Amino acid sequence: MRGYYFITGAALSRAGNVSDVAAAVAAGVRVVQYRQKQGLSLDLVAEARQLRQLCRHIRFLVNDRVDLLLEVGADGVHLGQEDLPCPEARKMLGPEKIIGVTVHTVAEALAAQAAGANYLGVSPIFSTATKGDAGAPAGIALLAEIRRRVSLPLVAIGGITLANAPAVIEAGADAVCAIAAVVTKPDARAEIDQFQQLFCGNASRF
Ligand code: TZP
Ligand code: MG
Repeated sequence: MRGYYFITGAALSRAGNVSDVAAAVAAGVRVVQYRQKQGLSLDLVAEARQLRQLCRHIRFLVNDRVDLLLEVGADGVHLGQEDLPCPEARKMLGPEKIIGVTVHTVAEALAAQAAGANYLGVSPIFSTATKGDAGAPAGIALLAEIRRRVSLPLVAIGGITLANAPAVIEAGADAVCAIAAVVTKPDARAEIDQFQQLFCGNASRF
């Protein structure tokens, strides 16, 4: 899980989820998360199926929805602190599926690791308008502290740009996610390429 980690952002996207995910796959991204808070389950299943197909050779995760994961055969789920708890999700999904958990503190990081998460999303690193309830910025210092205390792969998210990403990687992030900095741009693929280049020469932790 080293590199740029793509999360869909339909509300901000110029080109739409399908086009953005195709761009991410073409850029060599290894993990895509389908995060879609609005819409009918029926429509989400149809779109997730399309994205699963685009992501057939890479990891395809869904945000929040274990039911959607099961329906489209996704590889895993990403859960927040207010979502289905990790142990419950693990019981439902078994040992093979990937479970990512968002954490905002060292205590949450240690708890998620003990609960069997496969990776952690550390969030929000910087302030962000993309997620209204993201909370106060954790900052790079907290990311570095979590890096010292847990061994799981860390995905940094929230307000990340090409300008600040190098410091985030330096602080110990295995992967970075940036939604607005990619999907609002005229050429999402070109932006992703630049994020990917920040990781050149580093071996994958997965
Ligand atoms: N979770 C924590 S912050 C965030 C999510 C989904 C939004 C990140 O978006 P951006 O545009 O990269 O700040
Ligand atoms: Mg959630």
